[in-house]
Amino acid sequence: MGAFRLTSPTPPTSPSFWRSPLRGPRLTALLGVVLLAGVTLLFVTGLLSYAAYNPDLAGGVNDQTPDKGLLGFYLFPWPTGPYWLYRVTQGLHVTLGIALVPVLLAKLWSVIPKLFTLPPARSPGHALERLSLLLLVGGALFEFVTGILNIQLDYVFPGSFYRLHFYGAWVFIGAFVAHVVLRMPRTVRALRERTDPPSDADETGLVAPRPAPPTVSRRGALWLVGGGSLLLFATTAGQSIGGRWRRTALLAPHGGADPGSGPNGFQINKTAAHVGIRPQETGDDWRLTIEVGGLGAPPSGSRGRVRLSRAELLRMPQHQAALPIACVEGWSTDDQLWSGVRLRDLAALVGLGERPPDVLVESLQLHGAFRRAALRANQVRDGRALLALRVGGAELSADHGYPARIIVPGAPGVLNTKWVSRLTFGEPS
Ligand SMILES: Nc1nc2c(c(=O)[nH]1)N[C@H]1C(S)=C(S)[C@@H](COP(=O)(O)O)O[C@H]1N2
Ligand SMILES: [Mo]
Repeated sequence: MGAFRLTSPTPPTSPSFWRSPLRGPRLTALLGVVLLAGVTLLFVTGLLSYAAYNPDLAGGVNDQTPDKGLLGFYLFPWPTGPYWLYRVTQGLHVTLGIALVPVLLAKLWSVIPKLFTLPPARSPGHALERLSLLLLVGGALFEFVTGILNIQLDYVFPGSFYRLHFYGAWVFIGAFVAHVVLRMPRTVRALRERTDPPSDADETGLVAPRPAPPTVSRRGALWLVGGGSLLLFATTAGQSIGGRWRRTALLAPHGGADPGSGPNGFQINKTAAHVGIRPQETGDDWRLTIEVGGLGAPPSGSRGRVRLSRAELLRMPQHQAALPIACVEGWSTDDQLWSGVRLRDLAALVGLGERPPDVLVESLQLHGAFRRAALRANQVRDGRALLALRVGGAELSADHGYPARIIVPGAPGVLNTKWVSRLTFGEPS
């Protein structure tokens, strides 16, 4: 009978359990500074992404966080120019989020001995600090995981992703700011000193007291992390940059390579079949209804309600606009040449030609969060904002929204409603 003799194993709560000679205040500080810059940019582009949804429009149809209270303090009307605005802000948000994953993991690895230190709290102050670290680490993992799941798994949590990611961001950023303030002096010191202190002089508790022989230099480890980030960046960015770079987007489930050929050969988010659009609804019997909504009576001169067939829409003045579709998932199409009727011309049909107001756009789709969307007056008034009937010189395909879809410059893809059936213009301002 064989016998194991355990020579009283070192528990992870003991500092000598952690033996990597790479750990030390310098490594942690370097990774921390990269994350400070990266997370700041992620937070800002995330806030912009939320503003781009028009969550504050009357009725709140676009907003899944109506109870946000003060957290919406910064909201502003999302502009329509430059026309690639959301493509850039959201492309940055997603690409950066993915590229920072190795840095985040390395940072967590660099401080892991601290997670196990005993006693868990030496004083009420220390307890509070550790609680904030829990929110920091938990918040970071939560934001990265929900964000990446939303991109890769096509809405595993329909509707609620946006809510989780939004509130999670505020919890995380609160803990992040506290952490940055508390650790800044230590970080600056570690970056100034060329070498780490010996473990007995190390006040951070990161330096291994009984280091194992090194298997890779610290510089080598940093190259590994940086290389991993670069690789992720290089295999993601193409989905928003587009053109010939699209082929490099190996990690992109939607924005990557060849989406088919012809004028309608560009990325499709949800197909008509997927959302339950039946061909008989989009045939000759289809009508667009245009109404004036709101509680008050229609303004004088208003015709109140108009119904148009597709042939009638095609007889109205047709306008063209070269615009991309940029999705919250980070991918974007290249600029497509859309043609159709200006939204402001449609507003004029119900007597709102002078200063058209906000509009609620509804589609034939019966279920799902994206079946309708509200556009702001500035979007309706932009001459490039169309009810598109054609793309690239061809009829819209069923999956790109036939018989008619919205296209708005600078806006998130989710506002470009497909299979439109009704426009309800709000009260004139
Ligand atoms: N009715 C309807 N319109 C919709 C959607 C939808 O699910 N239903 N998805 C939106 C989203 S999230 C995006 S990114 C774009 C994608 O348009 P495309 O499939 O033509 O590229 O359509 C938008 N319009
Ligand atoms: Mo989207």
